[in-house]
Amino acid sequence: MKKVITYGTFDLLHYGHMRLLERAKALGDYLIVGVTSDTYDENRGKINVRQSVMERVQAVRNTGLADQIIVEEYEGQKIDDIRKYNVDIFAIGDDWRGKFDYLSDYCKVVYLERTKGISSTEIRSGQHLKLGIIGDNAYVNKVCRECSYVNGLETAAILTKNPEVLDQSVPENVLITSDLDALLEASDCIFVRSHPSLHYEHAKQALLKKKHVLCEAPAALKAEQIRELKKIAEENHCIFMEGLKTAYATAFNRLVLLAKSGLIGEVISVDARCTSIREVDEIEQWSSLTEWGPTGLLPVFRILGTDYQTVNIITKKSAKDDRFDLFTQIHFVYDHATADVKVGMGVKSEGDLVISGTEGYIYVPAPWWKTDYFEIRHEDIRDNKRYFFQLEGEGIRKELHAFAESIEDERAFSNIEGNVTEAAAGIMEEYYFKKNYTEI
Ligand code: C2G
Repeated sequence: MKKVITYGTFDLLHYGHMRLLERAKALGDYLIVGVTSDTYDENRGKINVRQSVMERVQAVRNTGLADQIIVEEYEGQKIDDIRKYNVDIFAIGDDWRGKFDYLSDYCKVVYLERTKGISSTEIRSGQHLKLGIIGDNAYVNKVCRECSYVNGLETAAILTKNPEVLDQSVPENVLITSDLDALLEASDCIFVRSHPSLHYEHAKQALLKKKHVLCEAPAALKAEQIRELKKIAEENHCIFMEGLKTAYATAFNRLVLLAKSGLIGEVISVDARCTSIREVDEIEQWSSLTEWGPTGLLPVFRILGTDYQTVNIITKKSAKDDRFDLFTQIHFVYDHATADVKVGMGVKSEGDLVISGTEGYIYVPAPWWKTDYFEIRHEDIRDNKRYFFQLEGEGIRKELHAFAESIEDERAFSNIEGNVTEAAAGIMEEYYFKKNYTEI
């Protein structure tokens, strides 16, 4: 019996896939189809897949062409499978020509002509959302770059005071303007990345014009403003999400889940530090607390919740301009735990994250906010474990993808729960109104 194997995502299974499977099957007597797992696709940067692995497996099963279906979970698995299942022929579309020649050490490799004129990408991108970006620094370039990887979302307009910071990442036909109305007119949805003191106003204007909003954290500097924005969004049937790239890093999300699932026992303390020394004129644009606070607060609020007993804010202001904090520490006391967040743009420290529990701790090396790696450490080092998750585009890509998907499905798939957004705005409020506050 001649065994053939082929692999694919088979998202929104279409005629091109069917033809591929038919021809692969015709090469032998028994067809094995490897369907990629969600994590495997995510790790190879394929973030636009719409269906879950279970749905895709079912679709392949429904074709009636597969004699056996397996799930492809890791890089290099093809060699293992070919040996394990005693495969004679590996077949794949010729968009992969040359890429799998190395498998010819194990079996025959056949590239089949890819069917023209049809693809999952085209089926998926039913929606064409025009994204307007508001921002005055080079981060706008990153957003444009990452947007080009997200199906159904394209940068249409940019509102900026500093057009000179824009580079070749900005597509040519994008409207560059200094007029908010012109931006809103040209866009279906808005990424607010302006000065933090303007986030709320920009988000509000956009929502009032019925534009979906992804607003960089802190989305507002008062908790009440967050409630107001949510209300306007609801009334206008718009998506309102807070943006924070770390919240979309797979490694970060996994470590939160592991901490919550008791792997290090009871969590007693969360310590996060985020620092980056910046030039004075940049400091004038972004204070340490608004620049780093929401990131530092994220693991605290996601792991310990927002129901803390007390908070103390200790800050060191710049001697040049006392509107700006060089360093700010936020110390929380919870019923059974404590947390400490230290942020600074005028002080440098180790940018790591430590989550301490009664049976071990999670250690994320600097810069933890861009993390693709962490360790779970125990008293007995033989029990330590390391985790690695590929991170494309610092989390911005996944954040934009979640935004586009939320708009399409008309419900927010945010990785930041509503109460976290509100609690972070509450901390900003305490700082600006000098509540629970000490200057050093
Ligand atoms: N295909 C095709 N014609 C199309 C679209 C896809 O022949 N119009 C083929 C692809 O060449 C591939 C299979 O259908 O052989 C599955 O395609 P995808 O779902 O896009 O999966 P892919 O990313 O190509 O998976 O381990 C995973 C595989 O290496 C590749």
